[in-house]
Amino acid sequence: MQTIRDVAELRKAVEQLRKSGGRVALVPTMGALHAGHMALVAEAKRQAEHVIVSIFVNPAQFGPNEDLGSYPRREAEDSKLLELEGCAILWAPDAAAMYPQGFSTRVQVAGVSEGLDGAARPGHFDGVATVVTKLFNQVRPDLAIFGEKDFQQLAVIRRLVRDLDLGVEIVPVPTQREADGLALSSRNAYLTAEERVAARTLPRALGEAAAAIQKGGAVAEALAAARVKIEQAGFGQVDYVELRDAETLEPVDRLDRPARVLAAAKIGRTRLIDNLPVAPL
Ligand code: PAJ
Repeated sequence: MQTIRDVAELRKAVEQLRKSGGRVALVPTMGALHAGHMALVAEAKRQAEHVIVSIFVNPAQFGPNEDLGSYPRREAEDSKLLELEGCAILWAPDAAAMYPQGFSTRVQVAGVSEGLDGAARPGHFDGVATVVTKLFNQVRPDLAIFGEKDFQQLAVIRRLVRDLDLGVEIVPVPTQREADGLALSSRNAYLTAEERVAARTLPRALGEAAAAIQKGGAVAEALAAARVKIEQAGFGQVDYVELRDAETLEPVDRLDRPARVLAAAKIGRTRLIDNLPVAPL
């Protein structure tokens, strides 16, 4: 596996890969890789001959009071894992390579990036859309793999690819979870032992809401009950618990199409997000 930090070198290396034929898959990440990320890499391997993983902790998607400074950085360990999986290239630019002096362009996807995390984290999805556009232009992959864990991000990227004719196939991978249901996340490392136990209430409450809605229960009641459960478990701030259209993320008050129940809540210093599918029977 080659580790590359310069765009011109990356272009040459990808060109070399392309000469041997087959598809090129990109797995964009911010590193501190866990089994959730590795499920994306495994899917990339199933679907493409050449797998490129990017690691870039993107300053543009962190708010001023967020965890950019403390975000875990473990490139040496990450690199070993990716090498074992047979990845061709680790694309790991630094901030100056990604955002050179004078950088002035921003990609903004309206609609789907508003509300939910877009409301709780102003500018976050502009940062994501901008860096993903750059990553796609740098690597020019045939396909790119994203996790359903970040469901709104996945919807934003699908819209972005359609709107700007980026010509990259977007492949989703279901959320990978701990045995008690907690979605794997680099941010789980911030949880104290007590918070970690309480955190499992988030997926449980969503699961119960999804089941109630699926059975024909009133949407508002099911969401309100989930919110109470999450608060009672010790989450301090619940940003949202909502049912949304699975594609457009528009609010859904009656289950008449594929939907998603999504939540974000803070426990101690740590903000967790999760979501589950709900479809009409
Ligand atoms: P990061 O949080 O590192 O996540 C990288 C990819 O891994 C995303 O597609 C995310 O949805 C997926 N992922 C994380 N946890 C997962 C889990 N438990 N199960 C399945 N997939 C999971 O998301 C980002 O980085 C950034 O916003 C990025 C797209 C790289 C742009 O900077």
